[in-house]
Amino acid sequence: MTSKFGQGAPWWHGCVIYEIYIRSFYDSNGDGIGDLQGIIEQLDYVESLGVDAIWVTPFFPSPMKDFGYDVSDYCGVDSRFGTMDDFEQLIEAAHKRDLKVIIDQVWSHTSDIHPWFRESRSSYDNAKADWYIWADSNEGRPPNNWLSIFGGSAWTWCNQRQQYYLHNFLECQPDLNWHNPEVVNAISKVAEFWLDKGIDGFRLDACNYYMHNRRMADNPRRTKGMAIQDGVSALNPYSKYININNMSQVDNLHSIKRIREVLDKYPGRIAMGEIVAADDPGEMAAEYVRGCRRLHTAYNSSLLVERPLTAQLVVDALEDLGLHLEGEPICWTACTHDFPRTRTRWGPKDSEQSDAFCRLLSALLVSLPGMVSLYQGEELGLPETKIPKKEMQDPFGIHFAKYFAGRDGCRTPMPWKKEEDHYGFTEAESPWLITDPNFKKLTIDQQDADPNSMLNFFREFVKWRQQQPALRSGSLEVLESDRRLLLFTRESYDEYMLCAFNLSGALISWDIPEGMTIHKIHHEQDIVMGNNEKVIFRPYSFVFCEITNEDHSRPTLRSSASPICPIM
Ligand SMILES: [Ca+2]
Repeated sequence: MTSKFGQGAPWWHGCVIYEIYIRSFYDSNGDGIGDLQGIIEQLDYVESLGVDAIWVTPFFPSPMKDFGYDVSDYCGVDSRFGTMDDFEQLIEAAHKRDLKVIIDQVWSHTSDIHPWFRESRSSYDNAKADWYIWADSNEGRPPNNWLSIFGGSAWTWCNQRQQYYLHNFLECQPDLNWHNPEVVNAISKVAEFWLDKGIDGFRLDACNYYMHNRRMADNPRRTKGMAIQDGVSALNPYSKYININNMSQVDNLHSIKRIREVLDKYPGRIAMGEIVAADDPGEMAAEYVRGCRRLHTAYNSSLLVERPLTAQLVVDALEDLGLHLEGEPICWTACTHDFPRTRTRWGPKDSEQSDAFCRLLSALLVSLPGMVSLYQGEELGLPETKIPKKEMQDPFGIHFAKYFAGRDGCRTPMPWKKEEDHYGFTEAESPWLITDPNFKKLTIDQQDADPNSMLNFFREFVKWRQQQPALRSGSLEVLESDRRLLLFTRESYDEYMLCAFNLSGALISWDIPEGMTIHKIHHEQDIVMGNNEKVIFRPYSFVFCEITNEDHSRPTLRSSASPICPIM
């Protein structure tokens, strides 16, 4: 399997993935909910972004208590999203455009109306009695102190079976028992079903949650002053515990191998894991992709954080992975359907600077080594939507509404056309989730027509990046950086690129090292060159350039640190 950008490299090395949250992308039949035909109708738009692959969020039969992440039939299509025929059409249409199709698989848990769970809860001795995690009560209380990340105890009492069952997420999302080989076999068959349909990969939802500790020991309390997990709010009681027994078990790596064995029968198909709510997300993501018998890639929560985006945050994430990886591609993401939009979370208040920030962040993310997954709407610079309480849909958000915003704010429908109701997302009287009045100036039709828009910047930048061997597959070395200025080099056999980003609203001067010169500027936003001795970075500016010795030879522009990510 070769990449369209280089002979010999697998397609996923250095690829750019575009996450489509199906409910909010485009509604083709006027019921207010985005669907498979909606994606097909908008594939020209997706293709215009220059991405390599789409990741489509769950479209399987589901009672939609968690909007599709509660699956009741792993091998079907929910009628709200279309039919199996629509899905097959989507694969064909995407492949015609050289776009790979990655689908979400939610294997940590099922819906409580899944036939497997219905059978499992019916008695102690049915054929699927051990397919979920059941435990006796502890003198009238749950078996231990494990909490659900969505609020409350992770255990719910089942009258029918007179036992508790485990759910790391909602009560209606019972955890599958991955310690049971029959469950792993059943999941392997699900994987084969979709691989036979011609999909190119899986995004594995919450894959570090597959296994629990069978001893069922309590989770220890986090001590005062101890850092909390990335991706979890400090106001969520979940963050008060070190969640080491309900999830993230070492044994899980053996289950992952079973999944990989299935995938290896289908060359060129990949599994991308989601590593969340771990104390050491970088190290764990690296564990999940190490070698050639685990996952092909994983993304983690090191950039899915509320604290500000600083050079140090990026350097820490790079170093953390660099310490643990030996060339396996990691996937970067700063926003998904589960996390607030970057413009609001990290961007400055000033609107002009905020526009510059959105461009800078896109450029930075697609310049990091490995793969990148970009969430729909980030290419437009959309802000997070403020959702009035009566309009909230997300059960997690509703549970914690008093404390922090849920996930509805990043899930509002895509704004296609400025002048149409609901921005042309749907012809229904009302979409499943409100549209955002602040998107009025950011609609796709306006940005498409404006050569200076964020959207056109994104398209042009991604297409340029795809042609740069150093950015797609080169090694990375961080140079001196302070809190505000991030400098690193990307280097491949035939290309050497200095990438510099001012992550602040301040004016920063950077002295070009003595004896060196900027040979060629490939891309820049708002920098000023000072006599070839220094670069002045205006707020949220960046530059991609070649820096050489004065005789045009490749420089030894080395920091004291050794390279942290070898050539992949
Ligand atoms: Ca629809």
